[in-house]
Amino acid sequence: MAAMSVAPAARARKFRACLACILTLAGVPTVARAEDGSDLWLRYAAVESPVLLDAYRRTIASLVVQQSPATAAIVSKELARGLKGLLGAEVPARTSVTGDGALVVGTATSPIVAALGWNAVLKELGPEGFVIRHTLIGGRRALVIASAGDRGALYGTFHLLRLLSTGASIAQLDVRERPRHQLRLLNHWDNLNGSIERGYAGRSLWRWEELPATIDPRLHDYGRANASLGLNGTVLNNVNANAQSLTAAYIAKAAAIADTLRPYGLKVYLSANFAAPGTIGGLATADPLDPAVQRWWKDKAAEIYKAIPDFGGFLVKANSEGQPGPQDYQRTHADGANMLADALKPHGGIVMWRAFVYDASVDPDRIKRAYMEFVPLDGTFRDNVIVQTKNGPLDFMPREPYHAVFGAMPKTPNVVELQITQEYLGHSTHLVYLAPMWKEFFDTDTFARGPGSTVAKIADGTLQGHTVTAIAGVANTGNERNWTGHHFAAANWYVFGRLAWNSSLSSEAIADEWIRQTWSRRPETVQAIATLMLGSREAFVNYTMPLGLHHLIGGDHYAVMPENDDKRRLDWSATYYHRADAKGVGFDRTRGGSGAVDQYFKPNADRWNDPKTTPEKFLLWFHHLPWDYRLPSGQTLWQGIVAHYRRGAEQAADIERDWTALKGSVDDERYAAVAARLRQQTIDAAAWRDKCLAYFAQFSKLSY
Ligand code: BDP
Repeated sequence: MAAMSVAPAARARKFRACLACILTLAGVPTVARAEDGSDLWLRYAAVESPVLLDAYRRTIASLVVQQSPATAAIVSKELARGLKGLLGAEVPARTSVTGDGALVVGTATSPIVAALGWNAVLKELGPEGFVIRHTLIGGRRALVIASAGDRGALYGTFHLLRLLSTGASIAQLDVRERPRHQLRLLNHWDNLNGSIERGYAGRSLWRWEELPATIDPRLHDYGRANASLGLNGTVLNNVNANAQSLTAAYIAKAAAIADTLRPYGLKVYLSANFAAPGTIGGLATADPLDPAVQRWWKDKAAEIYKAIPDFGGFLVKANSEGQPGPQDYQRTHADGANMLADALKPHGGIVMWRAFVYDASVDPDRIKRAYMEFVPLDGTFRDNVIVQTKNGPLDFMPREPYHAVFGAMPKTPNVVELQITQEYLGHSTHLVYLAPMWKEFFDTDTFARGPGSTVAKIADGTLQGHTVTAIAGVANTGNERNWTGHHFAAANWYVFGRLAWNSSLSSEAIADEWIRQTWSRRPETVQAIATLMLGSREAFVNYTMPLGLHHLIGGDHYAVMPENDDKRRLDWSATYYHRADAKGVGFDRTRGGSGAVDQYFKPNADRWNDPKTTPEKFLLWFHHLPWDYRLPSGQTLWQGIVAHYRRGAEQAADIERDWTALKGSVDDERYAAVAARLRQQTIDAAAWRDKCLAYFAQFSKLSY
């Protein structure tokens, strides 16, 4: 009777489930279950290889976690979840090592770790660093994750889970890790009304309206994801800051978020609106040298620290794009930053003062302005001020030379600001893996102190001896199920975290580990996905900014619009940048032009002053050249431009085709979501090619 009442569809489901069980038990990988991407890279999919599984199970047969209670709870929960998924069985938790194969997680003060005599190395690696090593405890085999601090033990736990998830051997582990940058932060451009500036994955995760009474459980997953990468701070609100975020009501909301994220090692920061003493404080001025204004900020800082004792500090966008700032009162950026720094200093907070300024009265060339305003201020900032600078001097273009400010302010620590959200890189529609772009930036030699003065060494403080170091990424998260809109956009969140931890990791290595955790461990699948990811940034550059032509976009920064001659501001148009005319195209930034090249150290300045020694990728960034200019390849400039647009459009189509070949190798749900977006990307890339070539041909009068 019972069997007869089962409907055919249900029976088929049951059959498939049984079959999957049998295949899994037999060690045969089954087609992955449908997934919505909400687990990100923390899927903990069952280990397929029987050999590895056996090795993992023998090494991790029991768990002993000895840390302060809040972190211990998170570590234990993550290990339980991760190991259950990976090893297919619960691993029992114990209070001491009772047999071979114990995984011990502890800090320098926990009894087991203290007895190991590892204090010197733990001290050297600091409270966020960790070791993972095999040892004997009471004669029993144990694998130990140890750190001087709770955070380090948490990061070490995620590190081990990553090794297991990627299918690494853990037989000879001797890991010593320590982050290269002290502050590793996400910057959320979230507004208090729930919208996100340049956000393409839904609405704000914070759900301000429900706070502080209701905490969205997703905040815990947000904490886990960031902790898994070693990120340790988050700026909650938009740099175009609403002063309301500093009112008592919003401080209480921020405090609720801070309480939730604290055990995951994340500190909370706020963007501050410089005019707040007037807007919400009732003062007649926000002049940083006015004692009443200084008092107001001191009181405000004290109020915030009462609610959030470990508050990180303020991020400030001042006198930029209409935001208020010290220059409204004829004061300098340093006057403004220092006033806030003094208010935060007694509590241990910092000010991240943004160098994203481009006042048109400073210089006709937009990319020179920030340098001209900030470099003369070097040495005048308090020691708890960090100047936050975007990687490039314009605004998160798909390719820019590094910002000349890096290395030119040796007395001022800097925060490198990268943009994870793809404002100028196809939003959440185009698949663009950003690691190669960020690596190119970190690896550039600035020559600030002679050869070998890479941006990476400036960012990590080693070149100029800075003790405060920081990396910030403008987040691409929102409340969509998969967090970032495009399943592949999550790779950019991942890569940002990994490079913030260690900027010397390679694009290839990070792609490999992300793919194994997120999609599949099958070597052919990993290889195929890695190939399309690794080529995607250059493809995007080819179809949107060949040879350094830049900013050919319209208002939403997505649409192709080389004819854009924005009437509001010249430097928001496209024509200001490409300067196409009958003779040629490109922005002359040589000594005969805007002179921007001389903001760079020699020999970069000299090399980039001459088109013959300028890397082709930056040719039209630094030079206005005739259409018949000869490229090293022998092609004319026009032919080169045409070739890049064509190649870019072809590459986009190739990425789509390569993805199609992966049908069945990854789960259907995510496969289809990615395929739909790639369809659009191919269409858009062709549109970029067609529109730009038709547009520029009007000037070159050449065919294509
Ligand atoms: C630009 C964005 C704008 C931001 C600004 C900034 O278009 O929305 O407010 O940068 O970084 O890229 O302040």
